[in-house]
Amino acid sequence: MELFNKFTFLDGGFGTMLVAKGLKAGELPEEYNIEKPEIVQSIHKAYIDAGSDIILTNTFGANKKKMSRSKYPLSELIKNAVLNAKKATEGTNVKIALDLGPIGELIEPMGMMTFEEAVDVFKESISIGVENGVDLIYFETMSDLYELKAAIIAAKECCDKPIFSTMTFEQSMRTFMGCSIPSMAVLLEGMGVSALGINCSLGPKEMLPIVKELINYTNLPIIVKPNAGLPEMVDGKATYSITPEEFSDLMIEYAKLGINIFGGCCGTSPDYIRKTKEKISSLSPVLREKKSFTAVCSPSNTVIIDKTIPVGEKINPTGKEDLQKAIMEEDIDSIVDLGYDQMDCDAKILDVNVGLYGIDEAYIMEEAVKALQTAINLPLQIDSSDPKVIEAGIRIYNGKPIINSVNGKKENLDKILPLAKKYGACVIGLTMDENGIPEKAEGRVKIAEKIIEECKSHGIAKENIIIDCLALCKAVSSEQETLKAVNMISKMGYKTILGISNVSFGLPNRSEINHDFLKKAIEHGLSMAIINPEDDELMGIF
Ligand code: THG
Repeated sequence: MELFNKFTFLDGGFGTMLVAKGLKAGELPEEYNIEKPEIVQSIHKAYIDAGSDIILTNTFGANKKKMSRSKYPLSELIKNAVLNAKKATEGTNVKIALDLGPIGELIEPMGMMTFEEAVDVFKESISIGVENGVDLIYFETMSDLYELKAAIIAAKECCDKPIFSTMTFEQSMRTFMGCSIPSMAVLLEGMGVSALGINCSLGPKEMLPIVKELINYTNLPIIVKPNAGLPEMVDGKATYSITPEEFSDLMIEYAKLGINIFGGCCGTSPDYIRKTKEKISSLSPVLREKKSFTAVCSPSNTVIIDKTIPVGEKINPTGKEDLQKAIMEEDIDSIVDLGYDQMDCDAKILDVNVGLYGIDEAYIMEEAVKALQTAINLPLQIDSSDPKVIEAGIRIYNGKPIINSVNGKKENLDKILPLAKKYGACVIGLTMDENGIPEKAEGRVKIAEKIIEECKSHGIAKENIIIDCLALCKAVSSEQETLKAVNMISKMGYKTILGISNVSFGLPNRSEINHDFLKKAIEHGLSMAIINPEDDELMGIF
């Protein structure tokens, strides 16, 4: 489905139309798919007549949690929804999107549902939709980025259909659950959705500043699906007051900014879509300026790697008896305390390594990530030599993480790179392989090139690759070669990272050695430095 450089029109407020046709408060709209198919089909047809290129199935609440009070099984509700959409689109090129809204229950720790339960709830609905022949998967009105991540994982595990996702924002520029625009954009683009955007809550006028912000953080086609203005209470009912004329005039502004997928939400009848299409179709699509940046995020905090960024190294049991003991005892609070300490010292990202002989590392990693993300909004860097532990960490992580790390060995690349692609993570490539670490910069760059090539063949974007030229103990290896390699990689346009403290392992005056090395590494173009943020003087260098 080509979405770039052309206008695509979605439908309008389906619920609004159902209410107009007699849906009562407390009735399940999804039951109309079975009980009143002619009404569902007539609404679809009205939007198709108005010019919709893609229609959304009447399945907003079609998940096993919300439909548990229905007299029909979920499979029948979804199957009939798709059938109605198919009947309406017969003889046209209009595509059918499986529409899914929030599950209606919160994920831990805000609610009782586990992340994996959320994945399974979405999987069940999506697989029914796909079996019945939908063309794409459409998640909408989301306010929890974690739930949306679960939904996208579910879609990717059920099918390879295009995924569209829109979240609903308040005028504060946040979702109700606190997700920011950059975080939505960075996570969704990382995970490989085909189009993303904003729907509901606001009218086209109030949504404009939010969409202007979104443009700064994504190269993907953007969807705008506003309500017909802000709701006004009339006789105890929410009504929407902007006319199709006003709505469509405001939508022109979006087209001029390079937005190219349009629809409506609450209160937008087919006339809103018709008028919008009439006015926008006479314009030429505007190509947005292509942006290139490396970013990771939690739901409320996006870190863009555009100057040297300090990554806190302290959640790592190597050589630290206290932390080893805490990990053995599954004392997750101590791990979180190390996170707080580093956040207070202004670390921007936290490395998380819980590797210790004789423990269930994947389990501890999962628990550590869950506890850290609840307490601290710094993006996480999941550090392990075991691909299973990496997957456990990046899957459960509520955001876009960094994988630490992959190396130049073929079997390691084959295991880690599919994970980076699936979960949309950044990945650190260590410049070492079967033959160890090359002494010379050129040898390390050669391994970096191999890793980059492999990343490309897995469809991993250049921006998501970070090369580690390997800082080694000064006593045994020349720091010049490491610095030279950093410089060569950064001139190739790739991000670089080093574990700064490695250079002083086992030496006296560690702090001084680290300071000196960090300064030189920054001069050579270093993008990220794994450091001890409790060293004030070191932090002063950034
Ligand atoms: N590259 C990448 N990842 C890495 C490294 C790297 N991860 C691990 C390591 N190297 C970076 N992290 C550390 C963490 C701790 C120390 C050094 C590097 C360290 N710790 C002190 C010790 O062992 O003596 C303990 C200090 C303390 O008590 O806080 O030196 O190169 N990609």
